[in-house]
Amino acid sequence: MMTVLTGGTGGAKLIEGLILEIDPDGLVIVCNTADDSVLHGLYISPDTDTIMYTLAGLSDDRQGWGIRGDTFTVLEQLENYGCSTWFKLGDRDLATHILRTKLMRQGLSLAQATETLCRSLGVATKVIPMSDDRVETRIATADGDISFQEYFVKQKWHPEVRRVSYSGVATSRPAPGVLHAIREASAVIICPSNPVTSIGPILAVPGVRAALRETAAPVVAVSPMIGDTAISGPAHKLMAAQGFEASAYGIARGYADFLGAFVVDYADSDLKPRIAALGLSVHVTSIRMASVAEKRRLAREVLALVE
Ligand code: GDP
Ligand code: FO1
Repeated sequence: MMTVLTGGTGGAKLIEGLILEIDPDGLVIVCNTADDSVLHGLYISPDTDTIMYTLAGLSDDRQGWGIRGDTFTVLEQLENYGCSTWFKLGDRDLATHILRTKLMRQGLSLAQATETLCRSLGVATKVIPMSDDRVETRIATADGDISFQEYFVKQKWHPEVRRVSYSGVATSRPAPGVLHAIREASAVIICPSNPVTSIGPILAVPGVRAALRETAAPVVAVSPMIGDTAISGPAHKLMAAQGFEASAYGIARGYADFLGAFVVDYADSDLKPRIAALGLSVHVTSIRMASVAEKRRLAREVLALVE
């Protein structure tokens, strides 16, 4: 069993490659849930859904989230009613949120609701939210605290960020199976996901970081950054706000207490000695995944590192 820690869009690219290379049954995927939001009364878990749709072959690869070919009729009518519609929920995607919300209102945990959704979509891989407890990434800006979706989607990551925090994390518990999946894994793969808003919250759930330090499995991570900028999104800005060097080195430093190997881009080969000095082995390759062939090739290289 291999265990994968992931956010949404960047992680989904590597996972798409991994399931083309190994049996999807042999993977356990632990998803960030600190981006989750309640909108229009519905519980939305964007990273879990992105991964679930990827595994089900439904994902919209062009935009990185949502269901391919979805329509937006419900959203148009919500707009007619004067509702706020900056978060683009597609009609078929809404069905996921309606069912999840219904299951959770019936008393199922987030993990149980995720399992039900995955089963219905024919997903063989085990997908576990990092926690059943509510953990929320909060972005402190000059104009006050906002949620991650308000910062990322509504305000298009324009506000200057003072600090990122994970509200509720200190008292959260890992969802059933998370620690076991890390401790008993044959390998742990940390996806090229945002280190502050995707991997950071997972690591902050009590017990997860210790399990990563203690596992006998090799732990390998792929960088989501090239040079001083993230391949997409605001990771570099958020790293700077958290006091990390915005680079692959900064990420390696943040993971060094549990990581065995780190995969960086050719353009960052000059960082190799600094990262190696942290006690990590460094694999230099092309880390951009713009095509299925590139996702698959990078997945193969990651698998070779842990095998
Ligand atoms: P989110 O939850 O939607 O933000 O998704 P993730 O946290 O999983 O992924 C976002 C990260 O993916 C960003 O920091 C990007 O730099 C990274 N990313 C996006 N595309 C690629 C790619 O092709 N290769 C690599 N290595 N990282 C990528
Ligand atoms: N990302 C956007 O940039 N704009 C959207 O309107 C948007 C809608 C959306 C709907 C469902 C869903 O599961 C994800 C959605 N995302 C959207 C992506 C998502 O919010 C972010 O990529 C992640 O939360 C970042 O971790």
